[in-house]
This record gives sequence, C-alpha cells and structure tokens, in this order.
Amino acid sequence: MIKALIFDVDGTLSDTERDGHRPAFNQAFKQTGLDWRWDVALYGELLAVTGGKERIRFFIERYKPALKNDVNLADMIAELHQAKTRIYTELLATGKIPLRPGVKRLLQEAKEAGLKLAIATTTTPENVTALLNYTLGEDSLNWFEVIAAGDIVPAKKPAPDIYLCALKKLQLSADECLAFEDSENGLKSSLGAGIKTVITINDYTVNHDFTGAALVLSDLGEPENPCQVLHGSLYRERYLSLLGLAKL
Ligand code: XBP
Ligand code: MG
Repeated sequence: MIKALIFDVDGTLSDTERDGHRPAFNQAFKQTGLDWRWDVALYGELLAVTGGKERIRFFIERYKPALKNDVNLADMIAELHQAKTRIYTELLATGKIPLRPGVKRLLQEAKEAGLKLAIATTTTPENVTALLNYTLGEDSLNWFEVIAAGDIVPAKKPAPDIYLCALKKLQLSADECLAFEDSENGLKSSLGAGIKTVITINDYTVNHDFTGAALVLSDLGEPENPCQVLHGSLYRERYLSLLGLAKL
C-alpha cells in the first residue's frame, strides 16, 4: 500500500542542470574572476559527482591540480558555491525553468488522494524552495511533509542517506513509498534505501544504467502529451497516473 511519493529534484521535477545549474556555475566563476567555463559536454562529465561543492572540488582535482592543495580551498569552494546558489535562485525567479511534463498533475492527484509527498535531493535547500515557489506558488511548500535536501546527510547520492532520512522523517517503511528519479546516482540511492523507483530520463541521463527501476519513462506524460515507456509497462495508459503507480 503506497502511502508516500518521494521526488528527486534536479532532472526529475524540472530539467534544471544544462540550462540552470550549469550557467549559474559559469556566472559565479566569471564574477569571481576565474576563466573556468563548464560547457555542456564537460558539465555532463562533472555530473557524475553529486553536490555543487563536491562537483567544484572534483573539477579542481581533475583539471586545476595546482589549486588542489591550496590551504583556503574549502573556503574558496564554499564562497563560489554560495555565489552560484544566489545566481541560480535568481534564474529560477525568471520562470525560465518549468516543471517537467506530468509533475504538477501527479503531485495534485497524489495530494487529492491523501498520499504524503516528500523530496529527497542532493541540491541545496534554497534551490528547492525557489523551484517550488516559482513553479507551483508559495503554498506548494506545504504540500511536502518532508524536504530532505543537500548537506543534511553525511553522504550524498548515490549513497542512500538522503532517502533513509526522508523515510525516517515520514515515519514510513520503504515498501510504503515510491521514489521518482532521473539518474544512475539517484536510482542507486533510492534502491539502496529499498524504495521502488520510477525513472524519467533527460538528455544527460538517457544512456545511464537504470537496472532495478520499476519503470523507465521519457517523462510522466500528460493526457494530451503521452510519454514513451522505455522499460516496464503502463498497460494501456499513455501517461503515469496514480492508477499506473498502483499497478507497479
Ligand atoms: C542534483 C545535484 C545537485 C545539483 C546542483 O541533485 O547533484 O548537486 O546538480 O545543486 P538531485 P547544488 O538530482 O539529487 O536533485 O549546487 O545546490 O548542489
Ligand atoms: Mg536528479
């Protein structure tokens, strides 16, 4: 009996990475006087590491090794990341980053059916509240019983910590929940917590290994804009609804 839906944020609620986080990182580098530029391909490589601060450190270790032993490295990364988060939340305020197909519909269906809603994400909490606020309105923050985000757990995805934290706060067991993810790191995290998972892919994750996912879809779909089923079955449905979830 499913009692809660737990959503990843980046790539799942909204396609935020290529045209949201990536330009925000680049603008923060520019503002700091650094000539670093993460193009679409390089960012796709760096996405192997979750967490913006961890991603910057990964970039430095791989591409700017002269900096990696700098005594102020942690402070420099933290300052860069704070600047990036400011820029990213301002970008969200422009409304240029919409929710993915079917997300608002499924959230509303679940809410009306009395299911609990939760978020389990690697991204910074301010990014979550900004995305929800600018896409669904301020009241939507109250839709989610739990928002587990960013540094509140010691290990980020693919570690299961953030999903285990969400389960604990929900006071539910893994088999009472369903997770929605977009990436291999995310799937490893939710499966690591024992939670059945639906994947919606995006440009960066289309070739990821989604072994163990209950469903792999192009997106959650809309009645007038059906989704593609890449693994599993929606039976005769053309988009994912609560009925389809009940059959998983
Ligand atoms: C995706 C991430 C985040 C974002 C950047 O999180 O790994 O790090 O790429 O956001 P998820 P921050 O898919 O779990 O939502 O810079 O705030 O980390
Ligand atoms: Mg994601």
